[in-house]
Amino acid sequence: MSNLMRIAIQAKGRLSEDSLAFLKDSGIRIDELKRKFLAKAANFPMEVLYLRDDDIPGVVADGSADIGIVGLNEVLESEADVEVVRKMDFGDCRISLAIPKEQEYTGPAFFNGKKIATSYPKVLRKWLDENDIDAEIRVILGSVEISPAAGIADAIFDIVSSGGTLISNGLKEVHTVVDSQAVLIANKKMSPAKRKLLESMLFRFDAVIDSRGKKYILMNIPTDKVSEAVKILPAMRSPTVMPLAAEGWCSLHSVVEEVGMWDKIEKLKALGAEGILVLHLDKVIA
Ligand code: PRT
Ligand code: ZN
Repeated sequence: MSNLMRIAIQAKGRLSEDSLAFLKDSGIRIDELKRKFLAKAANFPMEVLYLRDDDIPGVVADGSADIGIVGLNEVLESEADVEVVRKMDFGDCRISLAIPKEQEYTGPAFFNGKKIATSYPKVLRKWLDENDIDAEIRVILGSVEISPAAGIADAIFDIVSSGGTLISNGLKEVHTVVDSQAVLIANKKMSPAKRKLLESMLFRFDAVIDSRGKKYILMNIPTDKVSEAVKILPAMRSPTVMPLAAEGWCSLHSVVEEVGMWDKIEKLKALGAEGILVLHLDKVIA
């Protein structure tokens, strides 16, 4: 086996763009124009294998690729023996049970004696067994959501993201079985040299993952308001405060979560903060 780290990512689909963007943000350059089955990184000992997402867990389990980026849903359904190394914070979705919207849901026992259409028979079988439910599984590989209207099944077990597809098919989500997102998986029997390479890659990957959903914020603020402002802005350690040439004013720098950021900005403005800048954060190295 070569000493290049081989990563399998989805060739074409919902995860491909984010997976490539992730490698790029990690400073790994791949010539996307020449997208082939296998592409070598220009500046890192890595090659990228482009596959159907369904094939990724198996290929990583048998060592044909060392690592991969794929939905947790696919990992669970494949039952591939791989290590889930990181959650990637994209590709969020869930695998849920849904039933025709006019029916009353009475809890898991509702599914006793029912026929459920799904592309995730193994995950569903496990849930049914754990909950002691006797239901029939009907494997459907595409357009699972039309099964109830088409009389193929009584309910479905499928990927849900916004929920729009369920609604437009007259269905309602009644129980989430798996919360999924894209995950980084690794072969369990990597050589020590490859392990070491993976560790150095994880250092880069973590800096990208940790910068997600965060912004760098700086502002001018009256010196006597700094301690109040610091309470609004908890940073990795604590915010940076620098005196300004103008007497009685400071410059305050910090990292903020994007969620709830506007609330914080309003509070800071109320304290007298001026010239507030919010900047893109490229990497966070803890
Ligand atoms: O060709 P290949 O086999 O590689 O791709 P694929 O068609 O099997 O998978 P793809 O590209 O559709 O999805 C890849 C992965 O994205 C999935 O395995 C999930 O981990 C993740 N993901 C995130 C989703 C969704 N969100 C999603 N919404 N996968 C599928 N969907 C479907 C869902 O089933 C529904 O039918 O999209 C439809 C719209 O969803 P709503 O709820 O937003 O309406
Ligand atoms: Zn697929």
